[in-house]
Amino acid sequence: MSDIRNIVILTGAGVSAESGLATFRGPDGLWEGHRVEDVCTPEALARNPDLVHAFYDARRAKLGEVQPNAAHHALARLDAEWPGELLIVTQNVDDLHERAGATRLLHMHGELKSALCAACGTRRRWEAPMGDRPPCPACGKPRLRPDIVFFGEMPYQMERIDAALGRCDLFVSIGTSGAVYPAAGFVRTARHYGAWALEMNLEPSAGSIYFSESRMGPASELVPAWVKEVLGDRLA
Ligand code: BV8
Repeated sequence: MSDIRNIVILTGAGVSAESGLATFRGPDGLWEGHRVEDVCTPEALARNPDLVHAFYDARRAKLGEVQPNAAHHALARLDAEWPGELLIVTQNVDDLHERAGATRLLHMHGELKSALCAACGTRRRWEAPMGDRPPCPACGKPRLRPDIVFFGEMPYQMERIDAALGRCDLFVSIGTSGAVYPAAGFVRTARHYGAWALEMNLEPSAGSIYFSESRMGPASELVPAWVKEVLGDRLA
């Protein structure tokens, strides 16, 4: 690991699974009892806003019941101690990475604790439900929506992500099925620019063949061990 300077880490729902948050592609393929197209598209929000708000209100409320796990804490430690560039790009909309202390962090699919006004475009930190159509703090219109990237919408900060992928020597993917793009394509971009690519997941992802190395197992075990390895603290 001595020639590693810049690291990009992609996380998915698997990093929060051991904290008690549901992943997207469980055995029944449903997402907390819903089909993705019924709760995570702009059309769904227009067609059935009550269902979409109820889905996201329930997930936002759940955040108060869960804690970061050892994987989140290990990544926060790496973030604090790594001397080179480091960027955690999370597909997750929970706040567990930041609650563990991560700061060099980017939510490419948005955040449950952020509200976006569909009328005026204002974003605000938000903890309350939206199902009762609260007024936008900026324009007063009852047009708040979850600040979440739905299918068919452009993920956030893609230029920043692409720049980091072009500079990274190590790309690490943790707890994601590699089913959703553009996140699922990041490993190929990183490899194209010469990075080593490590995958840590409970089972092989759809993009396993693109990784230099795959470690299978629970994130709460694999990630702390890997962070110790990359920080070189074999004794700690
Ligand atoms: C876009 C919202 C374009 C937040 C999400 C055909 C081909 C290619 C692409 C497409 C296509 N048709 C449509 C597309 C585009 C589409 C897409 O990729 N569709 C897929 C289904 C084919 N993508 C989009 O629409 C994206 N936008 O392309 O925009 C564009 C261009 C110009 C202008 C405008 C637009 C937007 C995608 C974002 C959608 N929003 N979430 C929320 O509600 O949460 S996606 C959602 O699923 C998550 O955010 C996450 O990104 C994604 C994947 O989930 P994972 O995190 O991987 O979770 P999953 O359950 O799948 O897997 C968990 C893994 O963890 C498993 O492998 C499991 O084994 C492992 N695990 C479990 N427990 C543990 C564990 N690992 C370790 N330890 C454990 N304990």
